[in-house]
Amino acid sequence: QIKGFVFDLDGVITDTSLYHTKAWRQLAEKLGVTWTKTLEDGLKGISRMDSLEMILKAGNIQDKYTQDEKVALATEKNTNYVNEIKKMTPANILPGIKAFLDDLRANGYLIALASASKNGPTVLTQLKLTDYFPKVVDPASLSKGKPDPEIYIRGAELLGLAPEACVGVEDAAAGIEAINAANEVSVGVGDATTLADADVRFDDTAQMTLANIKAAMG
Ligand code: B16
Ligand code: MG
Repeated sequence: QIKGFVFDLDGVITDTSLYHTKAWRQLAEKLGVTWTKTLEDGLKGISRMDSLEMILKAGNIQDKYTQDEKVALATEKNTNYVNEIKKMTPANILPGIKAFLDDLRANGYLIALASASKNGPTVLTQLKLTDYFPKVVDPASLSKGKPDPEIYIRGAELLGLAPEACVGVEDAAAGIEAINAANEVSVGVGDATTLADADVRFDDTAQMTLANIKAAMG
């Protein structure tokens, strides 16, 4: 029996990917790395340093920088990103998400956040959703990022639940992989091909209601 929901942030609660993309693209082009859609999609759900490595590899310049220089590059991107998210308001919550969270809360489900983003709490504050997420996994405490199941296992732990009693909600392939490996029920929101491994999938957040999830789970 499902007792809790563990949520990804970017692409599920709100669309910070636009801002991540803008900031990474700016850095990539400055470093002479050609920006492609494949690169852009590959960065979703991946940690900050892993994202930087992916960009440097795409330009075959991964050996050009020392570790300190890489940290400085990632910090530069983050400064630009934080400037963007400070402009976010509750209007940036994706369609249906507020109602979905209210429905979960009214029905006694426990809720946690499992975002790879160290800026997750800042984004929740901007969206005025902090109260809905009493439990937030600290991504800095993890040894491995998505697709490793660690972040989703930790989410269930924070709720005091077995993974089998949790639903994980994701928009990225790496995230669905993480949820499945954690033995939680995976709910994907987005493209059918990308999210082929999700137990339940919706085209967009507006369709992701508690009733629809229950119906799909049978
Ligand atoms: P930060 P999620 C992820 O958030 C993003 O999808 C990914 O693009 C980003 O690099 C990662 O957070 C780290 O974010 O640099 O803010 O710590 O999808 O796991 O909510
Ligand atoms: Mg995401």
